[in-house]
Amino acid sequence: MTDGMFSEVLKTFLVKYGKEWDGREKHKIVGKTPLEEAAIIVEDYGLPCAKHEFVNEVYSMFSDHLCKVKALPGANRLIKHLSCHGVPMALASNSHRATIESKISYQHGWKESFSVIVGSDEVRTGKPSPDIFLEAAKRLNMEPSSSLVIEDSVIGVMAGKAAGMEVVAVPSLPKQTHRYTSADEVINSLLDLQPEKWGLPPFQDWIEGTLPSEPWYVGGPVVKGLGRGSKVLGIPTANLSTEGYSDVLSEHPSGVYFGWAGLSTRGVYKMVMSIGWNPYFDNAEKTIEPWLLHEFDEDFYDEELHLVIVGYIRPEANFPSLETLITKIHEDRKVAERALDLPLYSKYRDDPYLKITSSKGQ
Ligand code: ADP
Ligand code: RBF
Ligand code: MG
Repeated sequence: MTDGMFSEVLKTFLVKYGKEWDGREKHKIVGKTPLEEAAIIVEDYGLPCAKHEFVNEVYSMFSDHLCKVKALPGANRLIKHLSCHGVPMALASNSHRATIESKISYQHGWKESFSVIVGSDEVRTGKPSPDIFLEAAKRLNMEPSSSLVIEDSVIGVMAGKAAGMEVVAVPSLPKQTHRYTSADEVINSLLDLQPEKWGLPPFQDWIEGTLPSEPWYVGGPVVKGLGRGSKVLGIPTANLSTEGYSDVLSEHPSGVYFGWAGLSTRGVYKMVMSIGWNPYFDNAEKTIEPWLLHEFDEDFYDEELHLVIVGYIRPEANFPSLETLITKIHEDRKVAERALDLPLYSKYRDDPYLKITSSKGQ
């Protein structure tokens, strides 16, 4: 159980014991079985309860929240794709089977797509032991060596490799790639999975280098960034505050996106942007950096900027040099400029959200 909702429940639970949940504990429990989680937290916080009491209480609180757990970005797309192509799928988790079943019951179409579910209570030892994955392959009637594991936790990657399977890691916490070196590939989000690399049917929803999405919206006054865009890269980015957008941002992985930008007194422009930690600069803060594809003859700090984001281009990446980063951003610009002329994307130019009147914010 590695989602944000679980952290919320833990926080509430610990308050009862006069303790405060320290988000830094998160990496210790990612991928663990419920009893292992309990052992770590009971010990670290010196809680006056037994492990199984912790599990009972926390999981009964948690079950009320399962309906609110959102699928990871790209999960529905991937599951639909694989099940349409008749690829057999198993859900193998260190959670208990009952938790897995009730958790997926709220996700449309998932139950039908997974022909096998294996929880840690159904095998002798949980991940990092390979048991869960071996049992899943056995029930699917598949060879471990021709199975692909998709994992978010380091423990799960170890289990998959120990089972003799290929493993793609999608780390659930940012800036953790270095901990996943035993995976066959580490990707930033499920949007970046290339099934054909693993002998599976390729996605067919990319259009001219872009992945369309339902439009999503962010806006606010243009704030000062780190002063790098124009100075270091020759590419100005009109930064938006991420405050108030944590929900929207957690629904969308960091990466390079594009769409339309409305500036209160000026008009509507094509836009390409990055959201994330800018790996080349290794920023401590996540930033939203839209580059408006238009020459302005002045700055427009504090002006109201509204964005309609209509598609995805690529994950944020690190680059061997500043020039290669700049070249890539100019490539992104071309991809976005061309794509935004397609009817699929150009229609959003007229979205009312872009016509900003005097009112502030959304
Ligand atoms: P900062 O680090 O403060 O964001 P930048 O060097 O990235 O500084 O410059 C961004 C500023 O440049 C924007 O806030 C805006 O006022 C101005 N600007 C001028 N032209 C553009 C453009 N085409 N796209 C984005 N911002 C622009
Ligand atoms: N920064 C990175 O470190 N890696 C990237 O892959 C990356 N891609 C970008 C793509 C676009 C379209 C834009 C506008 C910026 C991108 N940047 C990237 C962000 C750039 O580092 C940032 O705008 C500057 O650091 C200015 O703060
Ligand atoms: Mg900027």
